Amino acid sequence: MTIKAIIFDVDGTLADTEDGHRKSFNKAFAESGLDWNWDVAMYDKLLKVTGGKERIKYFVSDFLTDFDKPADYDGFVKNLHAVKTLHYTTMLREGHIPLRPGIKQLIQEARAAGITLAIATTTTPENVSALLEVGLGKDWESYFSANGCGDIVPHKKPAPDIYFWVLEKLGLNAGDCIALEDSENGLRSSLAAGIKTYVTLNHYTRKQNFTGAAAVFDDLGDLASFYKVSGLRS
Ligand code: XBP
Ligand code: MG
Repeated sequence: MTIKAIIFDVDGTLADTEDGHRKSFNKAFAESGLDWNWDVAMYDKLLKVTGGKERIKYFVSDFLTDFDKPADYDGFVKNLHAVKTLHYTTMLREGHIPLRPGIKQLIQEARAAGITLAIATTTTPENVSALLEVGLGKDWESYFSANGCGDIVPHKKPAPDIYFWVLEKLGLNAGDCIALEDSENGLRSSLAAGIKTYVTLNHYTRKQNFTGAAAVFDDLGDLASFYKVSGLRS
């Protein structure tokens, strides 16, 4: 199989971002006068649900008993999430969250080899821009032929929608591509789209079920071994 494209997940894969998200949620809660505080253990549970707005609603429905929902609950969640995104993108632009080992080199070398690059993520578009402007430079968008993120699909990971959207945009078949993911939700999404998927672990996802992954790595610090296992280079 000749790999024509690599499709990258963002959070946990391009960068170890989830603690940055967690701290940004907590800043937004405090700023909004809410006594909610997501510690690592709680956030680990909440990561079962992808999408920040969906995650807030999951927290309210499954972990809070006495929260009196405002009349415009959707508007309340949307605004709270917008405040969180402001904190998170500020954190990114201040350079607090670097790309994971091997990622920048993989992107540059794959691009130089003429392999198409794409993004398939649940996170908000502003977060992708902030992360990659810092990680890859101002012209980061030119690296990617498709940038599938946030609410552009009705169902977020583990549904395959975002990967189908990217394949459609690339005009490629699933069998022409490989995906890089970090979580069980992400792997289920890419596998459901028929895409061979490699996983890099992080502290939130280490214990999850990666059945079906082509291979699992701690990270891509040893790119040579990833190239060999994936067939990107003989
Ligand atoms: C991870 C997610 C996102 C982030 C939070 O996305 O599920 O929801 O946790 O970002 P992926 P938002 O691994 O698919 O990149 O608050 O912007 O959703
Ligand atoms: Mg991820």
